[in-house]
Amino acid sequence: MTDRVVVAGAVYDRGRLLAARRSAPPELAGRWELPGGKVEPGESGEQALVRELREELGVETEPLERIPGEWPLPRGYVLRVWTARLVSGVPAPLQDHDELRWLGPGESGTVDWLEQDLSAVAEAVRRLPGG
Ligand code: 523
Repeated sequence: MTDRVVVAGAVYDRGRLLAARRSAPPELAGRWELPGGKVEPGESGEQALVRELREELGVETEPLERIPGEWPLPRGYVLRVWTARLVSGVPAPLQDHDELRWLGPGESGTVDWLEQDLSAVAEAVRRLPGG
């Protein structure tokens, strides 16, 4: 069976965590997530993450550490999350998102996260430098 894996990045820059608001599909639009997407055949999780963040946000990133655990998604997919460092570029909502926000220490509760992202967000915040 092929793995059905969605990867997402807890992207850090200068002590802040990047949150992205989905614009589609309708049932997820308006909710906030750690950006990412589906792993394609032949890709590692880290490769898929770098590609998705480049396509969706126009930035280059470096995956740092996998956040332990995986979270169930619809249709047999699972969500896996890595912390990632912003290497270059300024994130822009090029695909799938209509707003981006950098959340500083203490601000992670200010957006309406998808339930399945909440544990990884909490762990990412604990790993934030100074968090
Ligand atoms: N999630 C999710 N959290 C999260 C991501 C990146 C994705 O719950 N941080 C869910 C939302 C969708 C599924 O994972 O149910 C696929 O995510 P999506 O649509 O971002 O993946 P893409 O962009 O690879 O999907 P296609 O447009 O279908 O190729």
